[in-house]
Amino acid sequence: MDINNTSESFKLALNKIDNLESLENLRVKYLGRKGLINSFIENLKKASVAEKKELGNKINNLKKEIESSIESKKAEVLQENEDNEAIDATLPGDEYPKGSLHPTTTSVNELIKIFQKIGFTPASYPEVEWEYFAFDALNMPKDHPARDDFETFFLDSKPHEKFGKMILTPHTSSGQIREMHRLKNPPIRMINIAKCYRPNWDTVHTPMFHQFEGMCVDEDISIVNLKGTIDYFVAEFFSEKRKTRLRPFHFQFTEPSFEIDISCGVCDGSRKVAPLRSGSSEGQEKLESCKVCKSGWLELGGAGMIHPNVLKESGIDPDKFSGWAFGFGVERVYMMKEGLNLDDIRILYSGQTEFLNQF
Ligand code: FA5
Repeated sequence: MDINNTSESFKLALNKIDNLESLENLRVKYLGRKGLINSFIENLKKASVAEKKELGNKINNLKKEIESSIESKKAEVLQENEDNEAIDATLPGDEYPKGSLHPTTTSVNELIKIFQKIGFTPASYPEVEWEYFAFDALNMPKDHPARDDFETFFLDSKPHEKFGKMILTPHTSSGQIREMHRLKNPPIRMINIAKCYRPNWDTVHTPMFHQFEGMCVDEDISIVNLKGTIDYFVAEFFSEKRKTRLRPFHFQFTEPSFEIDISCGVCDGSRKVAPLRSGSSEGQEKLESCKVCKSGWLELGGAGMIHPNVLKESGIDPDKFSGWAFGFGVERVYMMKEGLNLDDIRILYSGQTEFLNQF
């Protein structure tokens, strides 16, 4: 093509264009590597020195003109596409997936309400703690073997002069110390719900879990108050049907100490259940052992009367005041709700939306 006709022929072609695809083809034809402009530049080599300057300018101007026309046309085509996009206002809108509260969050909210009703103050003490609050002040001096029960994640940070190493909170009992320091004087009724960390991973343990710690300190507080509070909690959170029992145990920060058990919600504490599919007629079926509890009882968690050393360390006179505390796992008590049949705690944190969408 003659360079003098190029501008004219380009304009004619450009006028016919109404979509981006043909515009791109036109661009390649004129500006592409093997396009017309490059062929003119190639031919420039054959021109005389005198011709070169004039021809070079012509090619340059032509190139600029084509580039800018293509840009303008592109904007024009895009605008037209946008204007032509039909909007049907009667069509239903896009549906976005709806989230829901995680079962742990729902349980935490429920626990707070239950304990607030009987005058307990909600607290949430730190996820990162000093050794002093998690162990020393709880009557577990350095090198005491009782610390081993709270297998702990230590942080790689500079130890505190008085409070020792930094750790990921292994249990909410450190909240007892912090609350007694905060309030100084009884009566104290606290429900501390917080994240805890221990290096465990199996069907009933996760490395991150939640505990709720109840504590009551006042004059004349006894085990009777502890049992009454636990029975109230069980009736509210589970049902009136479920029974509780205290089983002697050892914790370094309570004396006496107990594990608290709740009757199994699957076999109702009887240890026997009807088989899922039975051929025999009603009333005559052979009962099977309950696979959830085996003994008729499930462990809620630890509890006991606060050790006098712990009260003293927090500035409370053990001759005048007494108190109890308990610490249960939020996920574990949630799994014990009737009808849930959750057999692996880890599903709660597996991120499986098929599971979570049920809540
Ligand atoms: C304690 O942590 C004591 N601080 C409880 C306590 C408080 C005793 C106040 C006396 C007075 P224990 O290690 O047993 O005790 O844990 C209590 C509960 O936390 C367990 O029963 C269980 O429900 C839950 N738990 C413990 N470790 C895990 C874990 N890795 N994953 C899920 N739940 C856990």
